[in-house]
Amino acid sequence: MNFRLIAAGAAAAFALTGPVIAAEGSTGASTLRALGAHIQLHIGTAAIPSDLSDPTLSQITAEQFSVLTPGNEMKWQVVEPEQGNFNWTGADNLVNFAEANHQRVRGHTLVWHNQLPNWLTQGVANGTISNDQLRDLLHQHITTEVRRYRGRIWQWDVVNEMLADSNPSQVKPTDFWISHLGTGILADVFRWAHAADPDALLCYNDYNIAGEDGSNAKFNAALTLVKSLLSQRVPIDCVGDQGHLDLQFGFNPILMSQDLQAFANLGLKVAITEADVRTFVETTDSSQTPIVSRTDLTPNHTADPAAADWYNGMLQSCLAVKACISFTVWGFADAESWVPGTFAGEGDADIYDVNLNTKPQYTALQQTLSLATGAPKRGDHDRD
Ligand code: 9MR
Repeated sequence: MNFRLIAAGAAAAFALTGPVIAAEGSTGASTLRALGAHIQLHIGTAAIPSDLSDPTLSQITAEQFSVLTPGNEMKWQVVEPEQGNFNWTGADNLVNFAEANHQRVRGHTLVWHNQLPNWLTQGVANGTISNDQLRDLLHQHITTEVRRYRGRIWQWDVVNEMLADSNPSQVKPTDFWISHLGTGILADVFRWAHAADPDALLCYNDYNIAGEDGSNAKFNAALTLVKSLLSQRVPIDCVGDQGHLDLQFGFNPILMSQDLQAFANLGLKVAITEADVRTFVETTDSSQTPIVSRTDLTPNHTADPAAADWYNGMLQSCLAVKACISFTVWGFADAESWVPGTFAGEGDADIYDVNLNTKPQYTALQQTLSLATGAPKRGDHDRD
C-alpha cells in the first residue's frame, strides 16, 4: 500500500471542510512532522472536529503532524447512534482532512467497553440482544467500518484497554465484551478486521503496558496476550502504548523502551498512541472546575519541568526502538484536553497552552527530533 499515492485525489473532497495546508516539508523544516520525516517516524495527534475546522487549530493540526487519530469520531457510539442509522460525517471529515494534508490515519477504536451506543448496551442489559446476536453485531460493526475506510487507514486500534489494572494483570473477565463473548472473541475481531482491510496494520492498544505501572504487571499481561494471539496465527501487527502519564506517579523511560523492544522482538510494530503528561494545577477557582484559561492559574503555579522531561522520555523510548513507527499526542492543546474533565484538579497535560503557544513540552520533542534527524530511517511501515 502506498499512502502517498492516495493523497492527491483527496484534495478536492476536502475543499468543503477547510483549508489545505501545503505538503510535508514545505511548511517549515522545524515542525514536528518535518523533523520526524527525516527518520520516517510519524508524529501524530488525536483530533476532534474543532481541530479540523477552527482556522488556528487546523493550521497546527496540518502543519505539525503527519498522522491523525480521531479522538471520538470513529467510536461505535458516534458512527451508529441508533441501530442501522449511521453517522460518518466526523470520521469522513477527518480522513479527508488527513489525505488533503498528506497525513496518515490511525483508526480508533473498534472493540472497547466504553463509548458504545445506548441501543447496544441497553439491548444486552434487558435481554433483547442475545450473546449470539451481540457477536453478529460486533462482526457487522467491524466489517462495515473497516471496509468503509479500506485502503485509507494506516493503523487500526482493533482492541482497546482489555487488561486489568492489577498485579498480576490479565484480560478482564468483567469486560463487557469478554463477559458476554469470552476471550476467544479477541482472535476473531482481528481476523474480521483483516478480512475487511488486508493492508491496515492491526493493533492492540492500552495504557500502562510499557512499564508505567512500575511493576510491569500490565506489560507482562499484554505480552502474554499478544504472544497467544500470534501463536493462533491471528493477524495482529502492532502494539500501541497510550502513554498517559501523571507526574504524581513514576516513569522510567528505560523500562518503557525495553518493553517496547520486547513487543518488537515478536515481530510487531509498536507505537506511542495517546501521549500526554498531566499534573495537579492550582486554580484561583475554589470549585476546582476545569482550567479553561491560563488566567485561571494562580501566580505561584509554575510549569513543572518534569512534564517536558517525561514527554521527551517517551519520545526517546520510541526512538530507541526501530519498530516504533509513530508517536502520537492525545490532542495538542490544553484547552481541549480530556484531563481536567476526568481527573479533578489536574491539567496542563499538553504541548500547547490554552492560548495555543508552544510549551516546553513541545520544545523538548522538537529538540529531540532535531537531534535524531541523522539516525537510521525506520522503513516504510506498510503491512508486509
Ligand atoms: O479523548 C476522548 C474523550 O473525548 C472522551 O470523552 C473519552 C471517553 O472515555 O475518551 C477519550 O479518549 C480515550 C481514548 O479513546 C482511549 N484511551 C483513553 C482516552 C482518554 O480517556
